[in-house]
Amino acid sequence: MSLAEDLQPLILELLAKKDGISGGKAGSMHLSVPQKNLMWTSAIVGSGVPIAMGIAESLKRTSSDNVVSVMFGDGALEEGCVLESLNLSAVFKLPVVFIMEDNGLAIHTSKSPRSALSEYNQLPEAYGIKTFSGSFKDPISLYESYAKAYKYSRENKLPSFLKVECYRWVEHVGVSEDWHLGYRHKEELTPWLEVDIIENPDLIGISKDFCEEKKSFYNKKFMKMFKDLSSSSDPAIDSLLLNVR
Ligand SMILES: Cc1ncc(C[n+]2csc(CCOP(=O)(O)OP(=O)(O)O)c2C)c(N)n1
Ligand SMILES: [Mg+2]
Repeated sequence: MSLAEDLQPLILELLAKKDGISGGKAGSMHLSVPQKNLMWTSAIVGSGVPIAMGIAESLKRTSSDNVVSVMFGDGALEEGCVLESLNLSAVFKLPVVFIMEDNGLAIHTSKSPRSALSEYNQLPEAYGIKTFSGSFKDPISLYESYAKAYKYSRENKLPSFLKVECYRWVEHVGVSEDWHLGYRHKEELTPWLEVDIIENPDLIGISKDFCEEKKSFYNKKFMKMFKDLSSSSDPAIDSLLLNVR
């Protein structure tokens, strides 16, 4: 949303409407803003990674200075296509930053029953890919780590890998808490609450009042947009095969 100048086509897309950014065919699962170079999102775990390789190869062939950044979760590191992409990016020397959000979970499964890696950065390192680390606990240093990875990939025309430590506050899909499921413990959240900049904006020199004011302004604005746009037209039946490739 921060990439879009006009939020209306994005919201229409979330509502699967005719005038959505992808004609209502992408919905929330494949939201993209191609005009701003946000090319692809998908709920198929890891599937954006090989697509990012294709985009990076195209940048290389056109001698572009641009770099592809591709984001995925730690669960995606167990997908074959992600391992193949890591290998290929190093062999083909592709300008790509792999950004892995490591919350230690794939839905409800913690790391040890599903991964033999003791440290995720070992994997890209085995392919000779330069690695960086950051954490949502320190957003400014996370930004700096990303900037370093991006600069490295841009200057050297090589892949880099950024591991980002984070935590899932609520259930895997949805907005509710899920502590009752018992796959993790509520105490794990405490250190993340302490460093949360929405709860404690003074950590980055912003007042709580300013934050509350913005939150309320945008809440009202989005609720109104969703309400107003929900009655706009659905895609016509004869557009079934448009915006699907
Ligand atoms: C190819 C594929 N396999 C399985 C699933 C079901 N699935 C959805 S999310 C997920 C876990 C992915 O782990 P991660 O990317 O770390 O996401 P997190 O659970 O941390 O949000 C799985 C297995 C899927 N969407 N796609
Ligand atoms: Mg995860």
